[in-house]
Amino acid sequence: MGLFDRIKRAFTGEEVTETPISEESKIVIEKYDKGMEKTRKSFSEKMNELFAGFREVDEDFFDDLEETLISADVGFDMTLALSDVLRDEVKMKNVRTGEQVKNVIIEKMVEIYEKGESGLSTAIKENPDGPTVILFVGVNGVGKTTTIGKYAHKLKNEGKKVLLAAGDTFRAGAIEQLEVWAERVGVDVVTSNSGDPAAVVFDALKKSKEENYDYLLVDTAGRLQNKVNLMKELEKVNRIIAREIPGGATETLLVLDATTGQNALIQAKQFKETTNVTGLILTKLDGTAKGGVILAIRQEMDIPVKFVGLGEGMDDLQVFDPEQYIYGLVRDLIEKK
Ligand SMILES: Nc1nc2c(ncn2[C@@H]2O[C@H](COP(=O)(O)OP(=O)(O)O)[C@@H](O)[C@H]2O)c(=O)[nH]1
Ligand SMILES: [Mg+2]
Repeated sequence: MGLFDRIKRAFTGEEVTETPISEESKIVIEKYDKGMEKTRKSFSEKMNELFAGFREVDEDFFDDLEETLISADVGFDMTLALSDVLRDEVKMKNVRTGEQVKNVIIEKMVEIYEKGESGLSTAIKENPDGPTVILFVGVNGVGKTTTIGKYAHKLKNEGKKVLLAAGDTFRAGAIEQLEVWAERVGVDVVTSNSGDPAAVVFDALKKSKEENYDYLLVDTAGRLQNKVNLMKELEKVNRIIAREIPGGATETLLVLDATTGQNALIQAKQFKETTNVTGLILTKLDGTAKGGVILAIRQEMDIPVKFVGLGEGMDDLQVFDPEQYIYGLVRDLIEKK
């Protein structure tokens, strides 16, 4: 049984018959459970506080609810959407008690995710005719280099031949950091002392084609203080790729730091204006109570979250799983302790 079903069953009080879970799924469940801990705790506390003072479903309640959701980084649009459906539901189903209201909120969160899921795939596109080229973009410090290291590890475990390109030639130590990751996970890396990201990418593309690499993961610089230059640089890198790979990079993944909450959403919107972002990666979910921002992103952007970072270790990059995420967020509210 899926987690969404489990959430729904929790409302009806029906017994949950456990289907056996594979060892692999168990590890994923545990990673999400741990990685979502801070967000879950904060979200539960806020919701419990709201419902502790619950008297009836009136305008004051909706005001408080909206405030609570916004403070939980769920985002303005998502908050209004939830509040709207809740108003309808309250009328239609004659919802009265705090417990019922809480359940409707969770049900609606699940629904919003379920609805769009088919359109927003977490799968990484592959280039059937040569190396799959993935460009990692995002501002300084969000976790691009670390994510590339983790993803290279994941791909290598799947038996893929992986090459890294050290395209961040601006930040001191960035090349060495990628080299350390390459060594750690046992993949190859192309670097250059020329200080020109385009040259590194050119060399890496050539190597990846000549030596039949399956994946080329390209690290890039992310200086926010100079947005125009940053975007120009990315454009240049993209043009180089497009010369070798028809259509350019197979995927352009924007890395966002979940600990920055609503700033992550703002960055996503900014990058989308100038770059053809095909997917998002939310890092550092484990280090923040602001994980609700994924709901905000879901509501306001039509770009899928493809991976989440749930820790600093090699195995801490996970394919984004909406069910695990929502369950990780609301578990304490539906499970009786
Ligand atoms: N806790 C945690 N830390 C992370 C995660 N991803 C990256 N980091 C840390 O964030 C810091 C910046 O990462 P880095 O890859 O250098 O960012 P870049 O400037 O975008 O390349 C490093 O200390 C990473 O270990 C994550 O998912 N969880
Ligand atoms: Mg970096």
